[in-house]
Amino acid sequence: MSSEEMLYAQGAKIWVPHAEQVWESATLEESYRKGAGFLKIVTESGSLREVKLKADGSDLPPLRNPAILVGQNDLTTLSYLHEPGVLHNLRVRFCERQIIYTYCGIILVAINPYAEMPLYGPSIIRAYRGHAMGDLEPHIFALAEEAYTKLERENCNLSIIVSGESGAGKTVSAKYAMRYFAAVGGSESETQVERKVLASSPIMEAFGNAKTTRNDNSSRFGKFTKLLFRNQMGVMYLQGATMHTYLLEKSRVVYQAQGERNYHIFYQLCAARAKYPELVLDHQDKFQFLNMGGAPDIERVSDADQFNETVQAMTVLGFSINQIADIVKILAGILHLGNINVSKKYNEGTDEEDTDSCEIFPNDIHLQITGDLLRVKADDLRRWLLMRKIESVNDYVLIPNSIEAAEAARDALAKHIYAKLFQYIVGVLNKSLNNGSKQCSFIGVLDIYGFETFEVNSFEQFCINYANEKLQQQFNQHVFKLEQEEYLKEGITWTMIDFYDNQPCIDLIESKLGVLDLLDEECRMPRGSDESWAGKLIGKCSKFPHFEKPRFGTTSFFIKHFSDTVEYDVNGFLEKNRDTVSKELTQVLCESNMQLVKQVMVLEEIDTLSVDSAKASTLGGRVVISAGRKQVVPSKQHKKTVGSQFQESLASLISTLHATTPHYVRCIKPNDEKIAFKWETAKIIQQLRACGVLETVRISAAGFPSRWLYPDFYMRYQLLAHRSKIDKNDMKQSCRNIVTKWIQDEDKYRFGNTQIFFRAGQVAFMEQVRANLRKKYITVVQSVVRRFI
Ligand code: AOV
Ligand code: MG
Repeated sequence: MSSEEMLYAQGAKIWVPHAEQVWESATLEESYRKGAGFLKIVTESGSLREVKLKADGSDLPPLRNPAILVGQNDLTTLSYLHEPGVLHNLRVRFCERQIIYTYCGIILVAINPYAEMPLYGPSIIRAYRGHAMGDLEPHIFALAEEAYTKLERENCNLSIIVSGESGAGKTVSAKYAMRYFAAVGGSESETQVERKVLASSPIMEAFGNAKTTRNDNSSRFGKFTKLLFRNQMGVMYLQGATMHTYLLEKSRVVYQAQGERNYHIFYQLCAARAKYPELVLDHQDKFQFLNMGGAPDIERVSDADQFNETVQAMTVLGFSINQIADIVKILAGILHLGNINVSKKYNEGTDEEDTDSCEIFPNDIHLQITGDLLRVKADDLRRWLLMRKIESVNDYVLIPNSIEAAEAARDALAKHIYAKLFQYIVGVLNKSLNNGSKQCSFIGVLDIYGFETFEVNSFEQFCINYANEKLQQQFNQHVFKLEQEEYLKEGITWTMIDFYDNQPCIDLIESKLGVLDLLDEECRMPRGSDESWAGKLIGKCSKFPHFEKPRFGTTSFFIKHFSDTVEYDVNGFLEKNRDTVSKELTQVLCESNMQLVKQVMVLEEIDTLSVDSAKASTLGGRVVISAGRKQVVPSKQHKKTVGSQFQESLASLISTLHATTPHYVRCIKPNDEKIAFKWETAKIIQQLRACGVLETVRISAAGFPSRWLYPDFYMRYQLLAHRSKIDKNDMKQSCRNIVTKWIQDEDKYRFGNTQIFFRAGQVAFMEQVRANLRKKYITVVQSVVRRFI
């Protein structure tokens, strides 16, 4: 009997494809016979069917895992490492047992419950302290504990990399990990540090998170927080932290898609406007920059309460009352700036519209308030909104702005101020968190924006998805490397050939004449446009397998990302990549009479790069104080494009991560409606495929996922060989004898130095042989016994 015939016997449980549930359980009505070309099955829903098969049986459907394995807390311990097996295991845990965490080898899979879980209190932190990962139920605290003990033991740098699509729970997971470190690494004398680390979250969320159609509290920036630890007689104490941020989505400040909001802080401020009469604020719906998405409120969230929390947290981080008062002035200034009314202009004495220019009335109330709040000259602001300066070598001309140009200049300025303010706040946080820490070991927690695809995807989604692509590669390489190392250690020769590498997609984005390069080139052209760029993309990039041109027109293109194919609308790419803001307008702000405005405006364009260096801790806090200077000129010339800056900062992030021991959390979003414990199979499968869980399973399955130490294998299977082939004093040889007797195909196993490695399914096969032999043995014994009574 072939091994297939033994496993696919009558009554065996298998998985068959299903239109909605993706997979359905079924039972074999008859035993499979090699060459039969079909299988008779009864599905779970009771229908009797015949499944057609190839004559050689190479497409036999996947077998179900033995019942005792279902609900396992580590997916890689399943005997059959295939998609339906993994999915079923997760579903049983999540839906039937309401367990959100499961391991998959070195990954922690976290499924968003969309419900408050009693899992994160101080007593649970204490329970996980000092326990190895396998001891207790899987948990984000267990992963954090593992990292923390490794830090104590080996003094090396570690990282916790959280990923998953938008709304999957990355930010929540990252916060709990930080809470754990703050709790276990806290010392009596420095309680302030932990409080600060925890308080940095609400501040960053107020300024950098917003409601999107995917997530009510979506991070619109990436964040890598390094928690710095000091070794004091073998115990690691949290000493400080540094935070590095990545590309804030600026466009949101002036534009929100339907159903979305601007950054939380604006709504919080409007809700608390009674406290600040000097800001002349109004209901949020009255502000152009806040009401575009038509979604002013977030369910179960009070912006007024949140505002108090933000201010409270800012106080913990050392912001003074005056500083906060100045910050809210800048925020209100941005809102009023957005309400400045740019109107049509008519040729003098006629009612004929002059479309090449426009008008802002000098007494425009919002213009006046903006001037007052930001302490700049309203006239100057008005002038440089209405016209622009074009410089040539030793001359310049003034050109009036059309309505569109004036509004674009206004919006660019608003985005610029906000981005600078964000950078300033990160700088203050860093100074306060850093706490004078010297070079210490660190645990880095990475929480970036998740992979996203909307109705319309623009430059922002492109950057976000590109970042996720890079992280996925880092992950693949790491898993691959670990696996290889294990084989090497055991002295096994084997090359892993078949693993998914997303380098080709990254090449499409990063290589010469790839997407970013062509974009930069187009940005340098005086007459460059989104459309002509798209034309060049289609011409030059079609050779990349991950690029797809649109079915018609030249206003979009497709990229086949590792998790999904996304259509990008080219509209706005050039402008967003150039990120230009009128020099004259920024100059007006640099001449403000408010110290903070000046200070914010002259912040250097940092993007980090040196995060790894010893200076890192002060980075972002490099505030150039302008006082005393005669004239402050913003350093805007010859700046890098947003895309190339982002590329560099990602490269630096990846090399930082490669220099740490990484731990991975994969967050899964179970449904799009945010309903508690609702499981949508198709959606979950797509994510498991995309985020590398199934890939990890596949890497395991492609290699030798089952491993047995010689003595363990000997104990369990010794009865499978003739007594003469078994020798307790030479277990290795005995094991060899057992394996070679039953498994003919030599590629199905390897004998390592301390372990035997098996391909997937082989252990299930050995179990079956063992069970059959025992059955036979028992029947023989029974018949002998019966004969005697
Ligand atoms: P994200 O960070 O992954 O999305 P969040 O961490 O903001 O997603 O999670 C979205 C929402 O899911 C949270 O606001 C909670 O309501 C809920 N949630 C997530 N994890 C848990 C948990 N462990 N327990 C209870 N509720 C949870 V984005 O930032 O959009 O990619 O850019
Ligand atoms: Mg987030």
